[in-house]
Order: sequence, then structure tokens, then C-alpha cells
Amino acid sequence: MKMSFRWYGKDDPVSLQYISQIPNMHSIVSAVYDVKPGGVWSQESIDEIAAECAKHNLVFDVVESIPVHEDIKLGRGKCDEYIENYKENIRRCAKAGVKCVCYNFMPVFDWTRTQMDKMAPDGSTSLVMYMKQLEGIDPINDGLDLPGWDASYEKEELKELLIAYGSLGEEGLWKNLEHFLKEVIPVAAECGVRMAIHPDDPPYPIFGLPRIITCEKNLDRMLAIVDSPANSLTFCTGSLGCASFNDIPKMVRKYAEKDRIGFLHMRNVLLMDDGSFEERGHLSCGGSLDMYEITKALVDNGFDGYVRPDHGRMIWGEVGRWGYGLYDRALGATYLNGLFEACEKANAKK
Ligand SMILES: [Mn+2]
Repeated sequence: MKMSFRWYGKDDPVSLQYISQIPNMHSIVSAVYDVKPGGVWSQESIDEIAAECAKHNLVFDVVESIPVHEDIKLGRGKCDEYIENYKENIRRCAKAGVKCVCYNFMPVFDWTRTQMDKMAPDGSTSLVMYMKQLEGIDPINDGLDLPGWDASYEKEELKELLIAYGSLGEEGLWKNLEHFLKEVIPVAAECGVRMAIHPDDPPYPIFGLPRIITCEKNLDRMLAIVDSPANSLTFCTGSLGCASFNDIPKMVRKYAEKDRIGFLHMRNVLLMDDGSFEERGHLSCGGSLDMYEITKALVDNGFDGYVRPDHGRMIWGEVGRWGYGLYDRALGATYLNGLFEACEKANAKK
């Protein structure tokens, strides 16, 4: 296991020096943030991230994310040009030492929550999604003020995208994913990069938009499109774990056994009866996921990919990027290090 930490570049209030002080920290997960989706990243920008990391004895070997342009997901417009650009980005990242590229195939919206600063009785805050808050929201007419949404879309543009995805449907989205993977995976394999798809968050359709990277059956289908270790998963326990139909430890064991997990986001969520969920601290006792069983499934299968603590709560008065403060993610990393050490030593004694 290689422990990693997401860093949003020089504007991130969490410095590389602070990240490097977290015990056992190995890799930085980052991206070039000043190029629009579909564009080509400059080699200088990529190399600069790697050089900054190296100054702190950290390795920039995981990219999160190279965004997939909506035209690729919709299979229209400049789709082919953007796929060529995507391949070039993979080659350039590989040149700078990147081994794993996280991406997602979610239409229009990335992760969705209804509140970012839900306060727990202890005064910490976290991201939540309450079905009651979600009900009745009309993304076009109610405005775009849900957290995590790309506010850069104009109303008409968004309306058009929602209609386009509505008529594309799930099978259409699968077809476009297949085209993308068949083009991109051979390039990644050739330069020693594992592509690692992030599941949809939450893993079910919202607002009539199709979502396909959601459950075991669909992960199987996605991995079978190109049966290569370069076509792998970013197994996000919190994203897949906010639906009760996903048995997370069982799925981790299955895909670790097959060596199809390139990268893991490890965090806990508390799942409620009506499908609502709250992000919690990383420990098993904080939510619905058994983090020990998940770690054990990895260690039992000799997992040597990347792991990062995912969204943390805001604690100790920290102000920063929602889900991406230093303190609770550092606690998460430390907890995960402990789980890995315990599982590894227990197995060594056998
Ligand atoms: Mn994630």
C-alpha cells in the first residue's frame, strides 16, 4: 500500500510541507487545474507539480483527475479530438512519473450533497445528503446552488445537457464509455499508467441523469470492456457505500483478488433508512462501513496500489476546502496506517 493525499496545488491552504509531516505519507494526488476539460496540459505544469512534491520527499504519481469532456460522454461534437488530447495528457503525465490516473464518467455533475457544513453534536461539520432536502429540487429552475456543482454552466447550456443525457440513456452512456476505454486504455498500458475510474457519487441516477458506475454488476461490466490491469478502479468506499445494495468489504476483496483496484479512496459514511447519508470520521465506529474488513481484504490480497483518506470532517476550527481540510484527513491517514500495519503483521505471523 502506498499512502497518498490529495493536494490542490499552490492555492491549496494545506501545504506540501504539512502533508509531508503525516507519518508514512508517500504520494501526492493532484492535477493541473488551469486547463479546461478537453484541453492538453503543458508538460511544464505537470513537471512543476512533480518538482514541488520532490522538494518535500513526496512523489507525484497519482493524478486526480483528468476530466472527461461532456462531448466524450455524449459521443458528439469534438469527441474524437478530446480523446486524442486525453491520450496526450496520459503520455505527458507518465513522462513526469505518474503511475495512476483517476477519472470519472459522471454526466454533468460530480458528487452531489445537499449540505456541506452539517454540524454534529461535537461541533465538527461534514458533508451530508438528506433525501428530504433533495426532493423537489429542479436543477434547471431552482438555480445551481447545490454544493459541488459546476456553477460555470449557463442555464440554457445546462438544460440542453440534461436533455441530451436524457435521450442518451444508460445504454448510450455505456456505448460511449466503451469507445473511450478502447481508445485510451491501450495508450495507458503502453506508458505504464493504470486508469482508475471513480464510481458515481451517489451511485444511482439523480435528476434523470444516467449513472452507470454504481454497483458490482456494472463494475464487472466496465472492467470486462478492456480486460487489462490498466483498466482499473478507484474504489471509493464512501461513494459506493452510500447505497445499501453494495457490500463494500466483499467487493473490495473480489476486485483486489483480481488486481483491478489501482487506487482507493477510504472513508466512512453513515447510511440512513431513507437512503440519506452523512460523511463521518474514518473509523469503523463512526459509520456504516467496516474499515477493518475492507483493509483486511486488501492486505490478504497483497494490495500494493495507492490509498488515500477521502473527505474529512472540519474539526479543530479549521477553515478550508469542504472535505479537504488537513486535520481530519491526517487522522484518517493515521488510522488507516494502523489498520494496515495490524493486518500485515497478523498475516505475517500465520
Ligand atoms: Mn472518492
